[in-house]
Amino acid sequence: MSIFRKWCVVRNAGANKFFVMVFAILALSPINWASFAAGSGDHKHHKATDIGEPGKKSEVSRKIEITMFDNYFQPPFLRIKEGETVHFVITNSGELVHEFNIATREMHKAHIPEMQAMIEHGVILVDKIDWDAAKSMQKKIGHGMHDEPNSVLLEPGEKAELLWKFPRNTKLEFACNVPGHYDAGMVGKIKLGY
Ligand SMILES: [Cu+2]
Repeated sequence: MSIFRKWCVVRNAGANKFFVMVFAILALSPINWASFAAGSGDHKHHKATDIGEPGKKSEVSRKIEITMFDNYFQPPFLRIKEGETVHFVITNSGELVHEFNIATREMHKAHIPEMQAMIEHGVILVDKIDWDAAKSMQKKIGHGMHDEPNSVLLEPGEKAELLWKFPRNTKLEFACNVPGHYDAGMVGKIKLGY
């Protein structure tokens, strides 16, 4: 069993929109969060980098709203203090499924083929996510649920929250790794400062 519990995703159907609340329930044991790369599979093939860790509500210093469009983020880049815990509220205002993922460029690159596999398994459709297909993909090949703490995957109109504690001195980007989207412009730099 995984050392950290699966995220609980609670969806409340609104008039036209879904509101997705994402909570990370963490184990108390010390965790090498660096072993979490951008994606769903195993990540033995690239070296561990400190990308930060899921944030605690009590340590949040500010809220940042991120809006995802086809194919760009608003705001286009972020300036964050080293060690700061940010409460992200992410909205998909595009017509396509999009991801918000905090990682290094290398991790994003490694995540794209995993997202491609999710398309091939019928998990990511153009404007929908088939979570039943995700479950069977998870059973079959060990990943598919896209339940990493550093990322959310949203259908058009969905909203999610993510608390993230940033590291020091790491080159990070926020990006969408649905194939084609990173190259189309769905990437922004995260400038870590004092
Ligand atoms: Cu995207």
